[in-house]
Parts: sequence; structure tokens; C-alpha cells
Amino acid sequence: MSRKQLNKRQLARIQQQQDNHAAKASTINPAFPLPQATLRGLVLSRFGKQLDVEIQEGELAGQVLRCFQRSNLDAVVSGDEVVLQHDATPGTGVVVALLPRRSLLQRPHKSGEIKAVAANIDTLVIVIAPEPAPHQNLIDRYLVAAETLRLRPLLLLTKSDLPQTPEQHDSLTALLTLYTTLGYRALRVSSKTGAGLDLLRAQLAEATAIFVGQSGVGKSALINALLLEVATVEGALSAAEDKGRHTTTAARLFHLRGGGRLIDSPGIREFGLGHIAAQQVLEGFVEFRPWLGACRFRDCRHGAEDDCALREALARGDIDPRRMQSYQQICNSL
Ligand SMILES: Nc1nc2c(ncn2[C@@H]2O[C@H](COP(=O)(O)OP(=O)(O)O)[C@@H](O)[C@H]2O)c(=O)[nH]1
Ligand SMILES: [Mg+2]
Ligand SMILES: [Zn+2]
Repeated sequence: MSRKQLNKRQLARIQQQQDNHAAKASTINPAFPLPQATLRGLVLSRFGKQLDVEIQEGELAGQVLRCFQRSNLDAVVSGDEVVLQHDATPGTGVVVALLPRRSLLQRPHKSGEIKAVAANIDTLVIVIAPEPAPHQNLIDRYLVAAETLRLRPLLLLTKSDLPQTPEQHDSLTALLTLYTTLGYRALRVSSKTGAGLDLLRAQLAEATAIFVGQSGVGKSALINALLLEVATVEGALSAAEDKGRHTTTAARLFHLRGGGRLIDSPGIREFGLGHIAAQQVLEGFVEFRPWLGACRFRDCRHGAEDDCALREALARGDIDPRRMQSYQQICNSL
């Protein structure tokens, strides 16, 4: 898809066409102006009430319009698919409808209200590195969040170029094996050498991803290596400018080289389990699912109770002790 810059002449021509349509329509019946053409759009970002929306169809596909949304709609966020119309000023539009969401990421706001942050995310990329060393419990928390929100997780070990002691190498391999055995995807990459990045791009193509992980693991380096330079309309922020100006709150959607999309903000990178229920934690451990409901006591906490189906599975080796310990740790922290 071409993402060429929309110049003033083109904008003027579009406006002229719209004016012609409107003029024709009003000669037919001045009481009923022709309904304005609607277009599908993808919301890149929201700053206050203002939205940057990328047109998804027609001659102008790939162009970004500054939009407001109709006030009867739920708050539209980064990643939302919408229907929009051009507004009178060239380069601007109005979001008139919100299309159904595949997924929704929300966070508690300062006011205590739960607010939408980003929509239609498919993939949760959990970034780990040899340095700082990964915490298995944090990985498990992210996996529970992914299962709860119905996102596909991808465990990404970056900085694979760093020299590792044999012990480090063995423990990282054991960690990745724990998760691939459970059916999760895992990849080793390096932003520094580019190793594995093609495989990563292939995994992210056709999907919208968010990147999470401890500070210092290499998320920014990865994101920079994957980002596509996008042309924007005059006045809209480039990816680089945007990073500098909106470092605290706004989530923004970027296109990746290789066809995927990424939604990023510091708030998303730090997102955690938040307000999650004990039952969701239990269901978030995918390998526990065959035994849920099979304990003797309905309110079994899978600790010291008799006839606990989960502890029996653990004793048989059907559940890994590292995951059981992690589960107990998460429950105790709720
Ligand atoms: N050797 C190596 N260092 C990396 C790699 N990726 C990031 N780093 C370094 O790790 C540090 C933290 O990276 P950064 O991307 O800022 O991490 P973030 O906090 O997760 O965004 C920086 O000093 C980077 O230069 C990598 O693939 N290889
Ligand atoms: Mg960073
Ligand atoms: Zn039990």
C-alpha cells in the first residue's frame, strides 16, 4: 500500500469534488443534502479529544486525518476500527461509528475510572533478556493477562548476542522450554545484530501487537528496529516526534516493516495484572484447565486440601512445580 504524503493540491481536489457533489445534490433537493461518503479508518492515536485516523480504503488509503468523534460513541482508542467522514477543513474528519472490537486493553485512570487504552490487539510480546535476568513469576503474570484478554502471547528472548555463561545458557533454555512445552511460541532475537528479526516480523505480520517486559530488557531497541517510517499529513506528528512529545500517556499505533502493527506507550509497557480475579488467574494457567472443577471441595484453594486435583496432577508430573509455585505466589499477592 502506498503511504505517500497527501499534498495540498490533492486535498483541494478532494474538497472540490465534495463541493461539486454537494452542489449537485442540493439542486436535486435542497432540503436533503447528499449523504457524505463514509470510509473505514484505523485509529492511530488519541490526544485528548483529538484522534489521528488512517484511511483504510479507496484512493486515500494510508492517509491520516485529524478527527473528532461523534459524542454518542464510546471513547475511541488506538487500534479501533471506525467509520469516518471527511470534514469541511481538508485533512480533517469525523468518526461516526465504532466497529466491533476483537479485544480491549483497559487501565484504571487517576480518577479511579477504568479507561480503554488500546483495542484490537492480537499478540502480547513478552520480552525477556539474559540481562536483566528474567523473573518467571512476571512471565506467568503476563501470560495470565494474555489468556484473560484473549491475546496470543509470544515469548521473546532478546539480546541473544550477549555472551552467556553455560549456567545462564542452560537456565534460559530451560525457561523457554517450560513455555514451549505448554504450547506457547518463543523466539530468540537480537536488536543489535538483527538475528531472528525476520522470524519475528513474520510472527507479527497480519497482527497487532503490544510489547511488555521489565525495564532494560530491550523493548525500545526492538521497537526501533521493527518500525516502518510512515509519512503523515502536514501537522501530524512523525513517529520520532511523537515519541518525544507524548512520552507519558498516549498510546500510538505504528506500522511495522513486514506488515504487522504495533501499539506502544509507556503505560502499555508497564501494564500488569491490575484487577484480576482469582478464577481468572486459575484459568490463565492453561495446563491447569483439564483439572478445574475436579477437586473434592468446590472452594479448594489448591494448597493443603485433601483430594485436590491440581496437586495430584502436580504429584504425577502433569503440572510443572515451577508453574504451581508461581500460581500460589500470584494468588497470595491478589
Ligand atoms: N547487546 C545488546 N544490547 C541490547 C540489545 N537490545 C537492547 N540492548 C541494550 O539494553 C539496554 C536497554 O535497552 P532498551 O531498549 O532501552 O530497553 P527497554 O527499557 O526495555 O526499552 C540499552 O543499553 C540497549 O543498548 C541487544 O539486542 N543486544
Ligand atoms: Mg525503553
Ligand atoms: Zn484443588
